[in-house]
Amino acid sequence: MILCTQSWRWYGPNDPVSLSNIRQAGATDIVHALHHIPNGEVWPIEEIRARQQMIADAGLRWSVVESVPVHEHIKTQTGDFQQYIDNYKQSIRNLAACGIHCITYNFMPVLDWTRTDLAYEVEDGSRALRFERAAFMAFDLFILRRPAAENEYSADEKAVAKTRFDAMSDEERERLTRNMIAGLPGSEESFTVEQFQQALDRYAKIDAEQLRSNLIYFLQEVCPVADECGSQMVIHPDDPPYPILGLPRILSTAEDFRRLIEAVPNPSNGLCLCTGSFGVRADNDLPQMMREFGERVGFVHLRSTRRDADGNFQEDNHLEGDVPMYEVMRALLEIQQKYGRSIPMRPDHGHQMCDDLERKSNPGYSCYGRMRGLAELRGLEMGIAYSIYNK
Ligand code: DNO
Repeated sequence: MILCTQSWRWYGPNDPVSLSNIRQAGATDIVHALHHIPNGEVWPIEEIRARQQMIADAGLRWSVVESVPVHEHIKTQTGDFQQYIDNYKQSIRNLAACGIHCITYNFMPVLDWTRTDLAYEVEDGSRALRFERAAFMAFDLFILRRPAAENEYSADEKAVAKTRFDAMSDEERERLTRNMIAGLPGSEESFTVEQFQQALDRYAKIDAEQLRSNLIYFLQEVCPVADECGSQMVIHPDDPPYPILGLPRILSTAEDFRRLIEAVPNPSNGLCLCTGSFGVRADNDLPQMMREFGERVGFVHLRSTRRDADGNFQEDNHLEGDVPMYEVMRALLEIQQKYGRSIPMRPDHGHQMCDDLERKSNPGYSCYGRMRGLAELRGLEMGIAYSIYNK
């Protein structure tokens, strides 16, 4: 019987959640990145080794990279993009030389994941990450004042956004702006409002098909190297999984990933199946995606969201909300038996709760919420596994 590799994201020596905390939470493997290396530069072997040693000294193993970021010039195919691609190849080789073979990345333009509220109080007193559509539109129309936004929303939506904006204090407006553009944990970019508009402008002539073709080009370049190294590139889906701020999106649905593997069939072209991101769309059938892409699923983020009819969503407890976690876990167990390999999963995000409410932590990445998530998920996994496979 093959079970998941239980992993945990660690942001490095300054992460308020220490390696020792992580070990006590029960994870065995670490998901990590060299955040101090500027986006686009090669990750040197010595730096990788030093981190690896630090993690090993704590009794853990660094097995997944999240992420080696893809430089904006690669996404837009401008400037020194070819050099950045060459650097990326070298980072893949260097990581492989250290025995690290799973590399997460995303191809979201400008922004990584996006939320309007990082401390939304839920009924039990814990705090969750939330995407509120009215606040998002208020930011777009009245704070950023993006020129094209006027034509992209209906009259009703504009009215909702205006009411929301008028009701916000200056402090709330500032906080919303920060949440939107200052970079959430793990994002490698952060902007002022002016810089942000300039970054959006770089996509003025890039539609989804152009962005997709830039992604395909990138993969055609790096996948042969990853194949040779026995490594896998796992793409993280768009979060949220639809176009925002006039930016194109190309990895929001099963069909998007299908198109990607048709274009680049190399075995190293893999998927980071993030149930929280894909799960915001009701038309993404998560257990089905797990089965269909099984061979290519190299890494799994387990998280649930709860959406409503107004286009808002918030992060829910791992076993609640819209993600059918039992079915997802069952499918994950099935593919592991079928392909004969353990897949790393991590409890993705978690509510800020208990003592963490008084502590400074990375939004979504505090200790107790993820510990609760991991505990629930590993229990769910063991329950399913023993009732099905342990004959
Ligand atoms: C958020 C994360 C993302 C993810 C990147 C992968 O919590 O899931 O920041 O790490 O998109 O490249």
